[in-house]
Parts: sequence; structure tokens; C-alpha cells
Amino acid sequence: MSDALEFHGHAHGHSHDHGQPHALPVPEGVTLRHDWSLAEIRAIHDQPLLDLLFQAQTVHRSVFSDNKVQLCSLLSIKTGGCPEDCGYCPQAARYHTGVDAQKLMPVTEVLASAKQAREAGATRFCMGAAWREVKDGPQFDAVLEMVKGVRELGMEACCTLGMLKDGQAERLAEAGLTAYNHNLDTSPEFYGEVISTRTYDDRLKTLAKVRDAGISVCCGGILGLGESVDDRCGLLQTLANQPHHPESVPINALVPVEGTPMAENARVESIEMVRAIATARILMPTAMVRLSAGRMQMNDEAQLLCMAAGANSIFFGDKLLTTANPDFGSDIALLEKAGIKPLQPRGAKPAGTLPVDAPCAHHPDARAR
Ligand code: SAM
Ligand code: DTB
Ligand code: SF4
Repeated sequence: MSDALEFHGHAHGHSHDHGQPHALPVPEGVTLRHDWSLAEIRAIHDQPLLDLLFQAQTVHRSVFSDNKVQLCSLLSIKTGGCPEDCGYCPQAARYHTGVDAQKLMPVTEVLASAKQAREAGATRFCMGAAWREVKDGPQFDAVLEMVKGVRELGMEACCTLGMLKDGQAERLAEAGLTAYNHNLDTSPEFYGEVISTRTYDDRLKTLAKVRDAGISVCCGGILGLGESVDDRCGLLQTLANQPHHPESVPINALVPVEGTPMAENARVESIEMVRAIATARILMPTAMVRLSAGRMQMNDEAQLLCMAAGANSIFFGDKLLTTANPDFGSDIALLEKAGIKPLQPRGAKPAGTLPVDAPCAHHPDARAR
């Protein structure tokens, strides 16, 4: 576990996650709860910032080794032309954002990009498609080939393809998929203000299929949609009160894009991101909390505060799906200045073999595959 985000302390197995398909060895002194009230979460979220940071950092260090951040690479394998109406999204066909609809990328190009990302230090490769849902057929077959290829490179493979039908999660699991990203974005109460073409319950159903297939769950949200603090805490409450915490929780700040209904939304203040990340860390101690979209609007100090609050993963590379991300050089310089080490890429492992290439032998992402 030399370069791993290894857990600290001795696992005692006392999790409240009874019946979890890949039950966690939870470090001593860490309790996983699934019965948070909104008031309790607000009390955590709203406390004086330095107390919040101290609490989050204490939880973080009792679970993860310090000073390690996972570098993930993100690729839009199918861009634009999406029939959904997510108010934040530049890829929705109905908004005029300048993002043209493209075809699914060829498998060889995706794998070349994954290899390049691995050489640059990524240990997780995330593939995003602007689909409402996955259709069986040649395109899904191609995605399965991509997943196999990424796993053969020795990386974790994550994809986000929209809603899944029965049987599709199993096929992704068979191909070796480590994690499926499917965000709830905000609270159940506010969801209808953001998206009308699908429901919160549709989202939860796909997440259940992912979980049941033994794939680890990557599920988080976006700040800056016009939501209240209760909505932010309500999202975290929904996530933490699932029977099993998501193994991965991306926290995004809205990247406002011209042409979307949210183009003029107020910018998310960095301290709001810090509060949301710290609260996620406290509620879901063993999850990877990912500082995702929105880093272009943050200076180095703000990003480091997010890491102090418990974020232990970033997307690197100068593009997210369609919008800008800090360039590679400035990210490496930031990590070096702070003495934060990226997880080292590991050697190739064939798809379907067991968990060695996940960030930590104890982490549920590792146990999922
Ligand atoms: N179509 C699939 C879906 O919606 O699940 C996968 C791709 S979608 C672009 C992946 C996620 O990106 C969304 O769930 C949303 O949380 C995030 N996202 C999209 N546009 C964003 C923006 N402008 N700012 C921040 N996050 C954004
Ligand atoms: C997630 O929560 N954030 C990433 C990833 N999951 C797929 C996507 C961010 C997209 C930001 C807008 C864009 O670049 O199009
Ligand atoms: Fe489509 Fe996903 Fe964008 Fe919504 S977030 S419009 S589903 S690509």
C-alpha cells in the first residue's frame, strides 16, 4: 500500500453498513451513519469555518493517509446534442452554447487518451457521454470495449452515460467498470427547478442498479444552481442516508456557460465549496471527495483549503468535458508547493482481475472490482 490512500488505524469492521455488498473495514473510532437529520447537517455546515475545517480534517486523517490526492482524467467520449434540459449544461441540444453535437469517439482514440493520461499521472479515467440514457447496440458495445481497455491499462475506469436499463450495469461490471458517475446534483426539493426531463427518482433508480451490479457509486452535486444552503445540505443528507454511502462524491461549482439558463448565476464563493466539501467529508468519512468542476474560478489557496477540508481528488488536464480546467503545469506546481503527492500510476492489470489497481486495498472502489 505504499502509494495508496491507505486507511489509518486498525480496521475493526464495526460499520453500520450491514449488508453492504463490499462491506468496509472502517477504521477504529469512525462511525458510518445513515440517519442524519437536516438540522444536524446544518449545524455541521454552518459552524465557524475553522471549527468545521478542524472537524473535517480530523475525520479525514483518521481514515486516509494525509497529503495524497488522486489525479483523475476526464474525457468527453460523446459530446453535445443531448435531449435533456439540465439548466446548467452546455451539452443540452436546446441551448445555444456553441457546443456542437459529435459522434461517439472511436475506441482507439479513447484508449490513446487514457494511455496519455496514465503517463501524466492519472490513476482514474472517467468517460462522459451526453446521453439521456444508454441504448443497447454498437455504441454501448464500443463503450464496453473502452472500459476493458482502460482497465487493461491498469487504471480505474469510471463512466457517466445517463440512465441505465436493467442488465446494462451488469454488462458494465463484466467489462470491469470500477465506478459509475450519476449525480443527484441538488436536493430532491430543488431538483425540479433545474431539470424537468427526468425525476430525482429516475436518478435514484439508476444508482440502485449500479450498486446492485457491484459497481462502486460516484454521485455528487453542483453548487451555484440558485439553491439554498438547505438544498446543499439536503443533497448531502440524501447521499449520506443511502443504505451505503457513495464511494465517490464529486462536488462541482457551476461553470456558468453562455446560452444556458444559468449563464448569469452568481459565482460560487470558494468558502461555500470548502463548507460543502468539509460537510461531505464528515458525513461520509470513507468516500473519495472530489473537488471537480469550478477550479478555474479558484486560486491556489482556495483549492488547498478544499483539500484541507477533505477533498482528495481532482480532475487534471486543461479541459473538463467541454469547459476549461487549470493546465497540467499549474496543477503540478500547486501540489508540489504544498507537498501533496499524486497517487502513482500502477502497472497494467487485465480486466476482471482483482482490486490491486484501485487507490487503496481497503477502499470500496478497490473492493468493487
Ligand atoms: N449525461 C450524463 C448525465 O447527465 O448523467 C453524463 C454527463 S453530465 C455532463 C455529467 C455531470 O456533469 C452532470 O451530472 C453535472 O453534475 C455535471 N455538469 C454538467 N454541466 C456542468 C456545469 N456547467 N458546471 C458544473 N457541473 C456540470
Ligand atoms: C462530475 O461530477 N463532474 C464532471 C464529471 N462528474 C463527469 C463533469 C463536469 C462538467 C463541467 C462542465 C463541462 O466541462 O462541460
Ligand atoms: Fe445531457 Fe447530462 Fe448535460 Fe443533462 S447533464 S443535458 S443529461 S449531458
